[in-house]
Amino acid sequence: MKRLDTASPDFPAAFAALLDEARDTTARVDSVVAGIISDVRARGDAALIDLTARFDGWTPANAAALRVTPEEIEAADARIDAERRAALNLAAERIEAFHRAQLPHDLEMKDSAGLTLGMRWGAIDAVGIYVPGGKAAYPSSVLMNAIPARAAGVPRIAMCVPTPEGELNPLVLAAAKRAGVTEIFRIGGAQAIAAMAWGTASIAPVDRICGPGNAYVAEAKRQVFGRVGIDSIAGPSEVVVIADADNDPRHVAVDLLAQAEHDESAQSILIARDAAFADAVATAVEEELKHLPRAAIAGESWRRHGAVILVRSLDEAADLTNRLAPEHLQLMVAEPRALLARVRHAGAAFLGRYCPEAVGDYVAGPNHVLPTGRTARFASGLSVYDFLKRTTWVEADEAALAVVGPAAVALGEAEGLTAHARSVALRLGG
Ligand code: HSO
Ligand code: ZN
Repeated sequence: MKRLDTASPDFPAAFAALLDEARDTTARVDSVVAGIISDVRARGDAALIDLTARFDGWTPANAAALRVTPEEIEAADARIDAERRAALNLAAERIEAFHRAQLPHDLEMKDSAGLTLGMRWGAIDAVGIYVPGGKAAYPSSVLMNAIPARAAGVPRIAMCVPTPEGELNPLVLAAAKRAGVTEIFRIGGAQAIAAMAWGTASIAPVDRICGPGNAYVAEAKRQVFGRVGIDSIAGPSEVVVIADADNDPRHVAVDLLAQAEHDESAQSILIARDAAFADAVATAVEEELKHLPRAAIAGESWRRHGAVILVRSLDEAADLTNRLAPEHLQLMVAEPRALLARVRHAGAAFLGRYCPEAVGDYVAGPNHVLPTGRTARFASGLSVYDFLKRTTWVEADEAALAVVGPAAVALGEAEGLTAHARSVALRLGG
């Protein structure tokens, strides 16, 4: 873990190094992925069967075996214990309510020229959600990706999930059921992205693909972009915690570790004014690490990428946060709203001493798919807007055209586009 102090003369260089730190160690896999995509395009289901046999360690008997049946979904759901079922239901309801509240209104205005102008929102027809397999298969992420699509009104939501050795995670299926996923395929990797983008005999193509994945999945999303829309390619996750000395250091320590346990490349940063408090948090981190099942991952993240930054004021804390543009921001101070007002760049903020990020990861309602790697400078978390698009419309009658038309004629002529100019001029009797 690095220690930085804004009062120290070498702070600017140390902070610049922290900002530049490369955490994403993703390998270059472009040519392998291009090969997989062209194979799926050329051979469809047959390629999916071969690639699944090669990468996932089980051989689908036929194309129909790639699809998870409604009976399998029901059986998986029935196996879930009552506590987890209730938790999943609560999370799904709360995520749904927040995303429904985001739904925007159409626009219609008649202006002084007499034109009526409008903008209408409409849902995408079909969305594909990728869910990673193995240890990164998070049921909560199924909810976070699919529920906004359903809330937006997307009628078809397909999901692909790899099933190493044919095994399915029942909680992932149960989450998909609650989130309104309409079809589930046991396909992973670049071949899943190719199948959803291009379609095969058994998988109809979708219009937008979202969801996290490994280097192959991320590269495949890049390569199908343009044919379909994609969400942003997520990098390693991060949290900034701004905490005053009135917090229990252990609370702050576990919040930092909650981020660190995601993966070795995750980054947890504490910003504090009180040096003794910051030391107490650092000590508590070491103590907690002794008991954490994922201590190897969390410990490595903390040692390699963790940081404690001492500041002289909360203003300074806000300035540094804006430069870090973190995915997650916890404001554990007496007046978190006042501090939030000074923060311009953060994916999601958690206010107060009783609002750990984990509440937002699971049950608060806002999305946990957020901009990573400082992209919160220009990007936002997943929402219903990712599954909607807009159509603008204009209505003009003769009188309205007479008001604005001459200017269009003038611009058409200026651009040398005579038919443009004439399409207006003829109607105006010119
Ligand atoms: N913190 C992760 C989301 C997550 N946490 C899923 C637990 N499960 C990225 O926002
Ligand atoms: Zn998390």
